[in-house]
Amino acid sequence: STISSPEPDSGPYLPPLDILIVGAGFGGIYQLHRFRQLGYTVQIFDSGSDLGGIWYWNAYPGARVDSEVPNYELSLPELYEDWNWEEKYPGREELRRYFEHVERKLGVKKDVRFGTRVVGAKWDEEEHEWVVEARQRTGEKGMEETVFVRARFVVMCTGFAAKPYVPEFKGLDEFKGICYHTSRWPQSGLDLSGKKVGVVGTGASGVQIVQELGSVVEQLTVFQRTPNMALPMRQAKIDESSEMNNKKGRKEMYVQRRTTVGGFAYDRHDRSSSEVTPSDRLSHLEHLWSRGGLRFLHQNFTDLRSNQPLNDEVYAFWRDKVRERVHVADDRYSAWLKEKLAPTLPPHPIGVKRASLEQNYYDMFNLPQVKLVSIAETDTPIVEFTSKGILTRDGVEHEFDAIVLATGFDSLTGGITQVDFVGTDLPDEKRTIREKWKDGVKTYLGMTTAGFPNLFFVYGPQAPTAFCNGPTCGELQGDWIITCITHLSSHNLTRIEPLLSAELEWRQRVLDLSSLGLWSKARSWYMGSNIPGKKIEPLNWAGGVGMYVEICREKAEKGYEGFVLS
Ligand code: N01
Repeated sequence: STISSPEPDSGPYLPPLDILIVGAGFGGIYQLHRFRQLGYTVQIFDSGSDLGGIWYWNAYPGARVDSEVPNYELSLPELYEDWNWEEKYPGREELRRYFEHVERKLGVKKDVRFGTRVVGAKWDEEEHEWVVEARQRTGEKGMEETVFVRARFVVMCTGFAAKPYVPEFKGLDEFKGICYHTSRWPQSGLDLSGKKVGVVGTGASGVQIVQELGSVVEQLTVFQRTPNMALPMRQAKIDESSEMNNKKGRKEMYVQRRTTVGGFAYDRHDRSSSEVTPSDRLSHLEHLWSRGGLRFLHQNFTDLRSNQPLNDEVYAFWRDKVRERVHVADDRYSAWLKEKLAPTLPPHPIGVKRASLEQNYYDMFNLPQVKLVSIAETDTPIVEFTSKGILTRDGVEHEFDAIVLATGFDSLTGGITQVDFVGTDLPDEKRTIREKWKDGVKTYLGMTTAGFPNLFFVYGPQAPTAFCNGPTCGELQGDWIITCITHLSSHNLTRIEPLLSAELEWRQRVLDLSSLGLWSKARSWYMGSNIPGKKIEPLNWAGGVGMYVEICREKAEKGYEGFVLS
């Protein structure tokens, strides 16, 4: 553990808190607001310089949300009553404006310590408090100082993608041009027009940046390992009179979104594929395709993710739609491109790895300046980075002015395990969450973990996270935590910790639910398999938001069953 031993006089101590929240995105802001209303002393620490969390960090060109509004917003009446969205799927700029609106309405910033990165925390068993250590940026460029704060409770609202992943490409540091990971893109932007650019990775970030850069750069080379089964977004401008900006029924919508499978105000299709004829199946797929969005997966037949033959049929539907979009003059390249972007046989089942929404991603490859390089193991993988660019196995050195690493995140767990939490009982080096979760994540209700009392996390592992609309989950888990802490306070209790047996049971439940689907058949951050050496296991609760909410409520109602309170 790298955490210093925080003796009371070992560094600047900030005033103690009832609750320290880490992260000023949707989840953190919601809890700060509610805890303040209840009279708690609460603050957010955030390493960025403004509100927004993921929408602060992801400053790359084209960053946009894949969830439709108004599903994708906080449910507080102060916020929605006089806010109108401009696009069905808002881009980063509009989302940043939303967070400015949040600030105007709630005045959150006065309780946020920006530029403050939480690096560790030690549990003080005598006081029932966390002693939290953070690095605070000073006025001087690149300089930080250490600060400590005592907090009775710590709530990690760091989201699922707080820790960027950069593969250990040989020679990465040799490259002389510009090189950024998508989530560390300069806040002031970068002008790449007229430049030669390489993009490594074709997840949601890669797809969006390709769409944005394809027509402005001199040359764009896209390095794809696995094709993204991207779906049509069908973006739309919306005005004030649009149904999406209609405030009537909004309250009911917020209630409803907590009862559905994915945290959206629409639910799954009610039929399995065997209940309909092949031609009705096809017309349902066409209908979903024309509506656009992730509904293509959410409202597909109920057995999409468990029935391989159906999945193959849906894949073939997707593949043929994508292939229709490819029109390049050179016949050989055209056939190759179609096969790489939308292979004859599925590389993995559709819908078990996060699909992206695209607007003109496939059309980009019809432009003469946009080229695809397949870095699949069977084609021409990256050998190394050089001072000029990227060398692939066929001996070609691709030269660039700039390289974008759209290579994803140590998702779901990374934001939590990168903090040196030192819990109870064991010697220091064995007591961190990182150490505890090395051979498998163990949480109770996807919000707490044994050995780490008074620590909560939202939008993390073993909760509906990746399968749930962000603001919905941030709020419903936030509410559970708020109710829990209020319960403790009102009973003069100061400590809560889950039982080992309860978390083992929860873990088993998460594994069992996931094993009903085809999730393990793709390499993806859903399973931790995108990070070399990370334990491959289901990291999300696949039982749906509605069921998750019910279970959490029931545990609370039974006097916090599975926890020890003192
Ligand atoms: O990351 P990813 P992301 N060599 O992990 C490739 C959300 N998000 O930042 O598929 C070569 O999805 C990797 O290849 P492969 C959204 O939930 C949302 O794009 O593993 N390539 C893959 O192509 C999303 O799912 C929005 O074979 C390597 C890519 O890098 C999540 O964030 C926008 C490699 C990583 O894709 C993460 O998306 C942006 C290697 N060693 C993000 N390692 C919206 O709402 C990795 N890759 C729209």
